[in-house]
Amino acid sequence: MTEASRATRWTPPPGPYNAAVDMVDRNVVEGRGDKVAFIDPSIRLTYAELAERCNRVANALPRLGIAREHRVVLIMLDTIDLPVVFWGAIKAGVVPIPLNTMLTPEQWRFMIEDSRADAVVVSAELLDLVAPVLDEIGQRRHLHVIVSGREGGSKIIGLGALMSTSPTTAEAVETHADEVAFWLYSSGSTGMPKGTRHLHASPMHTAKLFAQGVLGMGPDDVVFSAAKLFFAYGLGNGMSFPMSVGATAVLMPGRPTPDSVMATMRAHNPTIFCGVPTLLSAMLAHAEIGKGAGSSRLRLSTSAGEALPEDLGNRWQQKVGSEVIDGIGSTEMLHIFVSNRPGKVRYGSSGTPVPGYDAKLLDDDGAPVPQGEIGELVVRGPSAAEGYWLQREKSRRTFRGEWTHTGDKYRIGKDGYYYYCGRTDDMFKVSGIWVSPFDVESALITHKAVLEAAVVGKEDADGLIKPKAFVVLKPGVTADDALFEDLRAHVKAQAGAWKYPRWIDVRTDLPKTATGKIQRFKLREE
Ligand code: 3UK
Repeated sequence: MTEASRATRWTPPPGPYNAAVDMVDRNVVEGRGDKVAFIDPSIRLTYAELAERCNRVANALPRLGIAREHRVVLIMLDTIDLPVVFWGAIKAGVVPIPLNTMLTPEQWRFMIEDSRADAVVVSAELLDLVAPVLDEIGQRRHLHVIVSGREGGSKIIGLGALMSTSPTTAEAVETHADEVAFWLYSSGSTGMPKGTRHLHASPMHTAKLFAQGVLGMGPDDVVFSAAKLFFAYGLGNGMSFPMSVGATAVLMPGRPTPDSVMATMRAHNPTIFCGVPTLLSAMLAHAEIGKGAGSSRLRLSTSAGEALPEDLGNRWQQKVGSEVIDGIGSTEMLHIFVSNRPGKVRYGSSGTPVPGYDAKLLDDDGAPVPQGEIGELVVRGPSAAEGYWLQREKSRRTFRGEWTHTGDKYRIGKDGYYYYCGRTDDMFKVSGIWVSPFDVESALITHKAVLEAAVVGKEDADGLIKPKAFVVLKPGVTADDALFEDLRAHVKAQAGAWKYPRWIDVRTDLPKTATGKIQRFKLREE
């Protein structure tokens, strides 16, 4: 099939449209009820079973008093309970918000409060970490706490018990294609994360345009996304994409290390594997990497979240024996809008606009840049979010009419391919997850030895960006390895495990503007 014939631009129906009906129930109606929808380490769930479980959740939430359009936060590992709760909520018109499971309790608190969630569904493994925040919020207002993977307790509802007392059939709430279905939080360079509101039609748009149109995903595919479902990238790859065609998704709740990922590849032989560059690089360094990266039928891999260096792409294809498709997506656009194409991959480039999306490069005044020059990537397409929750200024700056401003700098080569050239702000990605230099600096200066700190992204030997810190120490403090280790541990605990500085450079002062703002660009140029 040619790409043009596959690129199914899709128009949602004018009347009621509920994404859960399209993604879950349609598979049963079309005769795929006995097909396996999800495989996790403890269970295989068919589409018919998935539909039943989603119905139980759709019945249970209103029973708890959670009304249409109200929010439910999910702090969940990748097990079958995540799609069950996510689509069950959507079927009831309730708005699920999957959160990054690697955040700090303070960051979770902000998002639970900001979204005014009525309930939090949390995996048993994470409950101890989240519990203090949930207790504290629960003392001030009503908050249901639902636990997945273990029985409930005095103040905690067990998901299993909640579902077992709910009927297996449910009428979908008659939502609209343009109604908010779910949120995802997106972090920024300054200020708190932004609740990004996505519509019922958006998952199917991304599935048709990217998964079916570009990757050629079909019912016989088995998809394994090492990128977790709480990322927009993983949410598409490992959930809505396979569901859109009645394919099978493999879920891995644990941390994606080369060992755990390759063991999962060997166990389930996915045809499509989705990762981020840092993981692909770590897998290539593994002694056992070879054809299919452990899968006997791998046909494609995808990479996103941060730029895939050219050399890494080439080495992956050589070792693994099939292509890795680099494409750029964002939480704001829900999934990938500029991508390479199978059979026409150009490593070192993000590819070309996905049919159904338009892209352009603008200068600081909003005018198109001449061919070959660098400009901000601005994109238009049907899956753009409606806006940020309670952040009007930022919404207006990012979502301008039909066009979404990405904050990414790009250049279009003579070949017509798009080349990533960094950010318009100081943000960077580590393992595909945002790092705001400001967050790491704020963590560093709360350490007793640190007077001032500046953080920039620096390329490592593989061409991947990692945090580098410049610190000014307090008088009398000696800079030694013990101190550096302590600073790294401090950042991990205060800001997030992936944010710790891989390099620490001690200085007597930092470059600043007249108004005292740190000039990170000067440090980046060193
Ligand atoms: C950067 C890339 C170069 C870029 C995402 C696929 O990453 C995703 O969403 P986020 O909101 O971050 C968006 C930003 O990440 N980026 C992503 N992919 C690439 N830079 N090459 C790439 N291939 O700065 C972008 O603005 O976390 C990725 C699908 C859905 C997503 N949400």
